[in-house]
Amino acid sequence: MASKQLITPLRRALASKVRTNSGVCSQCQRRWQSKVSQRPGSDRVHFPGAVNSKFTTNLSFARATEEDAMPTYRVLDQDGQVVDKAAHSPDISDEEAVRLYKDMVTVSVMDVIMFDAQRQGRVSFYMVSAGEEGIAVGSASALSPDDPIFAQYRETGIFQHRGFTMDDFMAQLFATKNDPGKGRNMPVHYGSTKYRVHTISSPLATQIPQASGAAYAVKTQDRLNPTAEPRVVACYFGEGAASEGDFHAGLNIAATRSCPILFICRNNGYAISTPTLEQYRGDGIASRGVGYGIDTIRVDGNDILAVREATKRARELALSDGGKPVLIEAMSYRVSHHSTSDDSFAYRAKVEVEDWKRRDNPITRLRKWMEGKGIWDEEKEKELRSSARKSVLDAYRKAEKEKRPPLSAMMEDVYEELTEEQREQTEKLTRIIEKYPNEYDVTEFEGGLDSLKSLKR
Ligand SMILES: Cc1ncc(C[n+]2csc(CCOP(=O)(O)OP(=O)(O)O)c2C)c(N)n1
Repeated sequence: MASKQLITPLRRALASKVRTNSGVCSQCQRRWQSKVSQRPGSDRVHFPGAVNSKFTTNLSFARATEEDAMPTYRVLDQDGQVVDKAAHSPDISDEEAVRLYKDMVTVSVMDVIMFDAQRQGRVSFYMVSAGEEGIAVGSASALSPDDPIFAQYRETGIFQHRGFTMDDFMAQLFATKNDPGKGRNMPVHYGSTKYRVHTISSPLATQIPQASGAAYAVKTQDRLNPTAEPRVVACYFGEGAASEGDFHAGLNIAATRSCPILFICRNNGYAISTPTLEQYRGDGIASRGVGYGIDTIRVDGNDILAVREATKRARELALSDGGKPVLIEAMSYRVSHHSTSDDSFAYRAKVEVEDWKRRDNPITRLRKWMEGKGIWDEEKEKELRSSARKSVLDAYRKAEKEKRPPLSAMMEDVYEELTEEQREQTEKLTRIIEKYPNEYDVTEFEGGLDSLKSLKR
């Protein structure tokens, strides 16, 4: 039924492209005729592959200079003051502002605890989003809960904002039997069908063309269902990931197929040890959006209200004109080491990091604004931090005691039925575990060895 519904508009679209005797559809023929012929005396280029460009006799090359840098949109300054009071006051209720603040603080409290947990050997790996909480939480707050999301790995705030509980986080981090991914992924590679966030995958930028494809599907589905709220797809990535070929393929297909998608780039200055200076020579990632004909904005990532407003507007744009992509480049600084496997002081000065920590931060900036409005104070701050800490630690202790996913999960969900090779591997594994019980204690796995034996062979 679903595939039939999808095929019908495609047929209609194809049928509307009336074929001419030459085999070229009438729409394409009109485009060629209007662009390819150079009108005599014209002062503009009319080639099929160029836009409305003026001829010039000035021999000069376009150059990415400092003066040309795209401006950075902000609502609050570093002291939490509204920059342009005459223009507008931030479009957010007190309750919503407090909610965003709590989300950011909760993520940062969890980050500190889990980073240490890795150092103590309790989890195998961790990545924090220190300094970038505002980008994830602010943008997520401007999306509809039904908008599908494709994330990289430093956007924990999205999950927090969408409703992930501490138990959900810990199930994935400790790979317990409650992890929907059945412990198959590295820690922080969360995913949730319930909250419409596709599972994070390690190979950089693979999510970008996937997200463009999803946006095309969303557009087609929403057309078939005009009474439903239209959706956009949100796709997050770092500036380092934007050096991958997938970034270019993903943006171009979204632009040419008019897909309703928000590309949200976190430009935090580093891709592990590679600083942006060595990553690219252009004007950040924003200049590339313009190159692909995509509406683009650069925003101050330390200003959660600016991120939220820019995302809200971007979402409206993405749903206009039948759908289109929009690129947001959110500027920030990666305060943390890249991951628990990295020591960033091997390639950057400690003083640089300390300076950023002191100078600006999305959490302190929003806090100052809320204090200025009289909706936040020291007492509330203390209460929030202690309750966040308690909820992380409670869930952490619970998850540590949970069973791990059954051993059988290793073999399931790969093919519809076990293959010959999988059957052999299951038998071998069972034999080895039975032979060396002291070497392989499988009691911590749900169902122990029985789960392997129960696999249909
Ligand atoms: C295709 C691919 N190449 C290399 C890596 C190794 N790698 C993991 S994270 C990373 C840096 C990514 O930097 P960026 O996209 O800027 O995100 P950030 O970590 O700064 O948030 C690299 C090179 C990878 N995971 N996938």
